[in-house]
Amino acid sequence: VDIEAAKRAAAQEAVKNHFPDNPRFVGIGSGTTIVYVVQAIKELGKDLSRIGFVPTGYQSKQLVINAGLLPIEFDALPDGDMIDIAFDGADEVDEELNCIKGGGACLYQEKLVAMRSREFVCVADYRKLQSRLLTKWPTIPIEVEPKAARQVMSRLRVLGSKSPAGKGPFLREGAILKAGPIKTDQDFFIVDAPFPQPLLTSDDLERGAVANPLAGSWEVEELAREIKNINGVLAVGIFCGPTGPEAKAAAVIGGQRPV
Ligand code: DER
Repeated sequence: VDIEAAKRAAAQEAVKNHFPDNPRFVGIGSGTTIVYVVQAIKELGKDLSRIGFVPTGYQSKQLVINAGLLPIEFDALPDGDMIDIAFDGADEVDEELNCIKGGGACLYQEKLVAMRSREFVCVADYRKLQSRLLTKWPTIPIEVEPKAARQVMSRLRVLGSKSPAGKGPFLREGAILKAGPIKTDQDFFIVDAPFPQPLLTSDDLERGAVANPLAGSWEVEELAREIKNINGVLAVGIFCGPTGPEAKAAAVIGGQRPV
């Protein structure tokens, strides 16, 4: 099945259905799907010259500049002004539109932009939509200050972070592209934290399900809060859905399976 075609379809659907008439600021996320979002914005045939496009890292900024759009850094936004809409990808999305993000290690600036936006549109092809988070995507990306990384990983193990095989959490390594850990656009590390069970939603709890953190079974918002409170953590790759603290409205546009 052509995954690129599904990403393109999701991006075109998201832009067609959500791009505002006269936005002042538009957030542009990171990853590969967002490339199709920028293409779809360009194909709208609108005058884009008066819109500030807020990037979520170096890759996103290059994408905006190479598309001939006007980048405006997040810290250059006028105080109090909101971003009209932000488009971004995700690694996995559940039925409540909670997202795992950070596969591209850009989660910190992505969350800054998402939480400053009136509308957050998550553009995700059919592979990403699962009933619960940590179904197919196995880990939660966490941006961590390097000196604290080992202490953060110890604390994550106490919170039950381990893969079904008992491994983890892991410091994200550069592998063939770089010896040693990768550094984010903030010069921090990424820790990927596996948990042995999919994350429960708040709806699950309302329906009587019981989280059991000691067994590594967490409710999504509670785990996000718990990880964010660990000393040395800058950002957690859990973006909660419309009922949660971050995204005001996240509309997941599932890509069509090409026939
Ligand atoms: O790192 C991120 O959160 C990105 O948005 C990423 O997860 C989406 O990447 P993709 O569009 O290449 O799947």
